[in-house]
Amino acid sequence: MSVEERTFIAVKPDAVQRGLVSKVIERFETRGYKLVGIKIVQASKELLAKHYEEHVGKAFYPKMESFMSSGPIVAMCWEGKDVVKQGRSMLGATNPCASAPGTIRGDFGIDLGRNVCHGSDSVESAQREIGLWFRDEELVNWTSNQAKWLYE
Ligand code: IDP
Repeated sequence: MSVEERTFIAVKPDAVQRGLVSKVIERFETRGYKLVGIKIVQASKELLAKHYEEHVGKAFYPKMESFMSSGPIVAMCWEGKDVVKQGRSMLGATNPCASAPGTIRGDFGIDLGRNVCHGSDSVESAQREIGLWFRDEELVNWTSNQAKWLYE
């Protein structure tokens, strides 16, 4: 049982402005995942270019960079079994219009360029992204008393 798995989840500037931070946290918290890091960040262009290295140079990148640096982002690290894959499915499809109701993007978003949240797409990306957004000492190792009621 890999309960040590961690993912990077970010509440994007649109959702921070719209007061949706608690809604995103609530989904992960009530599912049973454990919050091990959280902070509000005004992302620099340098950080965004590293985070979105696969997209730098694409036609949509300048608009996305401007949007992602337009206001604060809430950066989070969540831990638990299969959290990377489960986190992606909780977020929904990249385009909110293609996201099922019940997913975060499907419930709270409409446009691709205002899609509410980010979630790592693989365990390797999660490790890379957590390292970009958090220093080691900003991540807290703690034992949840719920663990025995969540994991058999
Ligand atoms: P993901 O966020 O679901 O992992 P990616 O394909 O990695 O999706 O794209 C990163 C982000 O870039 C998306 O969340 C979306 O906000 C934005 N994006 C992706 N493709 C486009 C596009 O064609 N136009 C505008 N924004 C885009």
